[in-house]
Amino acid sequence: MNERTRPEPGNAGILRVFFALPLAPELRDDIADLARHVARKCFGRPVPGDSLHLTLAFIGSVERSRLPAVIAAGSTVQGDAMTISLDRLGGFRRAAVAWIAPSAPPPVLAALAANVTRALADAGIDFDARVFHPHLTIARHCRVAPEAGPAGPWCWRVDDFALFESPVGTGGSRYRAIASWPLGSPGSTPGAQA
Ligand code: 2AM
Repeated sequence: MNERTRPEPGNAGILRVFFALPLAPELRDDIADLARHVARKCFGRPVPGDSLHLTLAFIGSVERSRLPAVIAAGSTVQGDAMTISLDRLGGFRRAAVAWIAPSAPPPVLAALAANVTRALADAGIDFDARVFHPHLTIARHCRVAPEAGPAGPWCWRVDDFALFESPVGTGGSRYRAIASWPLGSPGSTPGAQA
């Protein structure tokens, strides 16, 4: 798949990175509003609109010198574009976060996450091998558990996935895409652009 690489910031030797789906710009204002509302109710901190994402695979700390290998692994990943219906609010009590998630994730989403982790394993890159629970964290440091229940729904068209960096000094809640790749149309030739 074609890769779009962005210039790197700073020159710290260690980066904290993960693969994720960036929330579509047209949904950012709505979900950022929801994040502020939920964060207020939970006495937490909202995730800013431009940092909202759904994590596919969390890698964590890597040496900057390993970044080309991580990007190369991302370039081998095949996946289909999809539509995700964000329709459920909830939280992870221990992590003190609130999230919005699809109650019925499309099967291609789990397939994409599996393709990412397979590419990382093939490249010898460590990642967090926890079971995949697709969600977008909308508030952190929640002192009160968020009320679980239906929300939206918001229909999210996903056309690409990205490698994100969590820059040092942002309190771990502002993210920057380092590289991104388009997802294909279902049934298209592997590697072809949608
Ligand atoms: P979260 O949204 O549930 O907090 C960057 O930290 C992103 O990677 C976050 O979306 C976070 O999930 C996710 N993530 C997955 N596993 C993680 C881990 N072991 N440590 C930190 N973040 C993790």
